[in-house]
Parts: sequence; C-alpha cells; structure tokens
Amino acid sequence: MKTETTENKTQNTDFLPLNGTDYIEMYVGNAKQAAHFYKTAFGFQNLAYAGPETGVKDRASYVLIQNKIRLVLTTPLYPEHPISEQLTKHGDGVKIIALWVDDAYKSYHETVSRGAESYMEPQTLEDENGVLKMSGIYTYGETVHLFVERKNYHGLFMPGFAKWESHYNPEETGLLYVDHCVGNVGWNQMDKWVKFYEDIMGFKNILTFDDKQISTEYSALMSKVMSNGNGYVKFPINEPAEGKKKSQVEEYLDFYGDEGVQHIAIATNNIVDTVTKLQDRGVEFLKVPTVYYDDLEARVGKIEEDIEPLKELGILVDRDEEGYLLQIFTKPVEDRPTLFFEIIQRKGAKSFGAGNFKALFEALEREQELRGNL
Ligand code: TYF
Ligand code: FE
Repeated sequence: MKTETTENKTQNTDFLPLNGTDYIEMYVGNAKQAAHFYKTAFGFQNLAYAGPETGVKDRASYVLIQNKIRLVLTTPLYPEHPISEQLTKHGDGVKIIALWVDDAYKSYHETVSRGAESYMEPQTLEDENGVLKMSGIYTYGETVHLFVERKNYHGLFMPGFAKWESHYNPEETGLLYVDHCVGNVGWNQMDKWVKFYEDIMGFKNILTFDDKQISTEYSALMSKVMSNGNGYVKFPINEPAEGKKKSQVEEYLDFYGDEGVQHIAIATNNIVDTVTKLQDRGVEFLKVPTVYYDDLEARVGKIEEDIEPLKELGILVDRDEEGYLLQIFTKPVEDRPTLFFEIIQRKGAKSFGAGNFKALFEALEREQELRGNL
C-alpha cells in the first residue's frame, strides 16, 4: 500500500514533463555544405532558414526535417564569433538538444532552482504565426538543453526563420524520430551526470552497463541510461574505463576536446529499407564479421526478418525480455572520430543492444586502430 502511494506521488509530481525531442542543433564549419550532406545522404527535407537574408547578421542556420526529427545546422559568419571558438575546439558537433515542453518558463525555474547552470533565461518570441517561448540550461561539456514551448506557435519553426525552398529535394530514407542521444563524459564523471539528470531534470536510471560487462576485453567504457518519466527522452551517459586498450570514449574526448554528444540514435520502422537507402547514398557503416550471423538465431531466437539482407548490410540484432531490436552504427560523420549516428528499429525491446557490444566494439576498435588511436 505504502509503496503504491509513493509511486503515485512520484508520477504525479514530474516537475519536468517532456513531450519529446524538439530539435538537435549542430555547430558546423560550413552549414551550407552540411545541409547538402544531410539532404543527400540522410534524406532530410528543407524546412527553414535564418541568416543575413532574413535579418540575422552573425550566423546562418538551416533547419532540416524528416518525420519527427528536426536538425538545425548553424555556422558563424565571422572569426571572432563565440561559435567559431567552439568549432575550433570541437570540430563539428552537437551543441543543442532541444526538448519540447508545455511550459518553458516553469521548466527553466524547476531546473535552475535545483542547481542547473543557466544558458538562456526564459524568453518569448513572437511573429505573425504566434508566440514561442524558450529557455535553456547547460548539461555536460558545452552542450545545452533548450526548453521549447510551441503550444501557441503555428509557424514553420521559430520566429526569425523564413521558409527555405530548393529545387533539390532528395527522397526521405524512413528516419522517424530520435530514439536516444548518448553523451560521452570524462573519467569518473558518469555518476555526477547521472545525478544531474536525476536531481535537476527528474530522470531515472533505467539501465546500467558496467566495466565488467563491457570493458575488460573490448573498448572500455561504462554506461548508464537515463530516461524521463514518460520514456520519450532517453540519454545514455558513457564514461571511459581502463581496459586492455585505449577506451573509445577517451578517443572521443581527445578529439572533441570536451565532453559531448557521441551518437544520436534514430528510429525507423524498416531498417533494411532505410539502411539500403543510406548506404546507396554514401553513408558509411561499421561492419561486423559475417560469422556474427552464423549463430544469430541461436542467440536471439526467431525474428521476422530474413537473415541474408541483415548480413549483407551488417545490421545487428539483440533481444531482451520484451522483444528484440535491430541496430547499426555509422562511422563518425566528421574527420575527427567524434559524432556518429545509430539507426534502430525496435520490435518490443526497450534495451540498447548490450548483446552486441562485443561484436560492435571489436568493429569499432578496428577503426580506432586504423586511425592510430588504440
Ligand atoms: O546507446 C547505447 O547505449 C548503445 C550502445 O560506442 C553503444 O547504442 C555504446 C557505445 C558505442 C556504441 C553503442
Ligand atoms: Fe545507442
């Protein structure tokens, strides 16, 4: 009885209700060219633009969309711009994970009063399409969470942005929504950030991968998955661990120069179709040896998909108590070994593919070795 009451109470007092990921913004060296890449290779569509032509003098931002995913690519227009400094340090990478809320002012006050460092005080933006409110706090490294309130806004993206059209519109690839965003943090910093998401954002630790599971023989890391109350927003946090070889997380930290976003996992409901399209358009994926598929059915049981196309594309499969999942990882999308993407199709499974860590991390280490960073 008592437990029930407490549980109900926690459910009713989610002080930071989230409707999902609102958008992801990357700072890039050349947003015009990056936009072309995300259209051509990933099938994102033009949505909106802000820059000198629309009255924004210091930067250019391209907003791309595919189903529920909005990707913003921003470039500073002059050398002394603070974004230029961040680019010199990190290279291209994720600056903002924006979260869709019903109340941007309350989200700010609830988190800042619990100790969050302010990035943007709550503000109200207005244009002919209504009122959009936003605010923001820092998370790991220089990464930021913005809180975006759109309930009284009906424009394309945000005040300040104009419709962006082009004669070049490659087809979508079946990318649907952001499933999770993973952060790499420094040595022994994972629990600090777990506590940040617990205490300041009301998240819960739903899964833990410790070094015994994944770091003794293969690329060493520890990971805890944080989830908000309704499970729409999931943030695994990785920290490096000592292993036989240099941790992949340490390699990231060396090249990004800071803690930051390691991968964005995007959901599809037909992974074979999506990955075929991405590969045809030039996206490079990590490959596991084909022996991975020899005992696949013995490991994960019967699955609906034919094994052959999975094997051809290098798609991984894992099972948990609730179902199974299919996943694959791109190589880093920059020259620095930093940000990459995961394509994931969930068939009931709520986990993250722990059963694939051995095969995956061995594949990753082969790449790390080619880069001379092992
Ligand atoms: O999000 C996750 O936890 C999984 C596992 O370099 C993972 O995708 C962890 C580290 C990594 C690749 C995948
Ligand atoms: Fe992942």
